[in-house]
Amino acid sequence: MYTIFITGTAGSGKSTLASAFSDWLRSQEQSTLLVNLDPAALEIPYEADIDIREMVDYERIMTTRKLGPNAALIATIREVVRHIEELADEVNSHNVDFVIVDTPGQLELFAFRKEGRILTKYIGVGGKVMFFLLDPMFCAVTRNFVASMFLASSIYLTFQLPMIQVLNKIDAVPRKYIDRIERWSESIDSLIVDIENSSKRLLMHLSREIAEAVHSIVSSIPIIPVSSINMEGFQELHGMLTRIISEGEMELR
Ligand SMILES: Nc1nc2c(ncn2[C@@H]2O[C@H](COP(=O)(O)OP(=O)(O)O)[C@@H](O)[C@H]2O)c(=O)[nH]1
Ligand SMILES: [Mg+2]
Repeated sequence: MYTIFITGTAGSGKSTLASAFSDWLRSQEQSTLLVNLDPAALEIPYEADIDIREMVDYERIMTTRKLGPNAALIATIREVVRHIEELADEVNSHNVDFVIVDTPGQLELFAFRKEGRILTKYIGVGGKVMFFLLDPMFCAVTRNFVASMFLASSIYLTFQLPMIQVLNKIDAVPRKYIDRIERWSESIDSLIVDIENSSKRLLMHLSREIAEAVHSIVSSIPIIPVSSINMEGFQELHGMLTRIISEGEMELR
């Protein structure tokens, strides 16, 4: 049993990927368990096998405790973590090939609070991999690419799990965006040339310094372009996943 945690900024396509990749894996004779960890999701594009909305009631926490939407989200995820053993037992008792965990819409709720680390620690037995979603519309601009690298590296350092950057929604952007993002992630020199040509002076200095600081971390994390709409790239994503998992197992030996 392997567990995939899908992270990314709000709207990057986590829930859609969870659904589509699970369908794809099932079409390849792999069994999956879909877990929704987003307490505030109104609609999700799949039928969750385990759904934390059945454990906690975000709306109720908001009204009974008189909290705003963000404070209520934090309170809700804390409540989930209070029942972590129950949740983990429920997930871990299933014997499936892949557990796919869809994380809260707001990245910071999961990535920058201790609750996220507790959840990734307890949920799943066996190999764990984190997917970090990149939106190519956003990342094709130099300073956004730098911001995204910064985010990816901080998530990598926070969770310390093997990670794949999934460049999602490739059906929705011109191919040259994808090529550009791949070129930047492979070569810091090419990124710096483009930063210098495109940014205002102050921004350029900042972007360059951040890029230089994080590029070596992020360039070691594979990037796989995919589309959750037409499933392009899923074969490659699965290939990378199995490679990372088997490398992890080699290390344990
Ligand atoms: N064209 C296209 N749209 C996508 C893709 N993946 C997600 N979307 C759209 O992006 C929006 C946000 O997706 P969602 O999965 O809800 O994002 P989440 O907040 O990260 O869970 C939705 O309108 C999706 O239909 C994709 O691969 N291609
Ligand atoms: Mg979602």
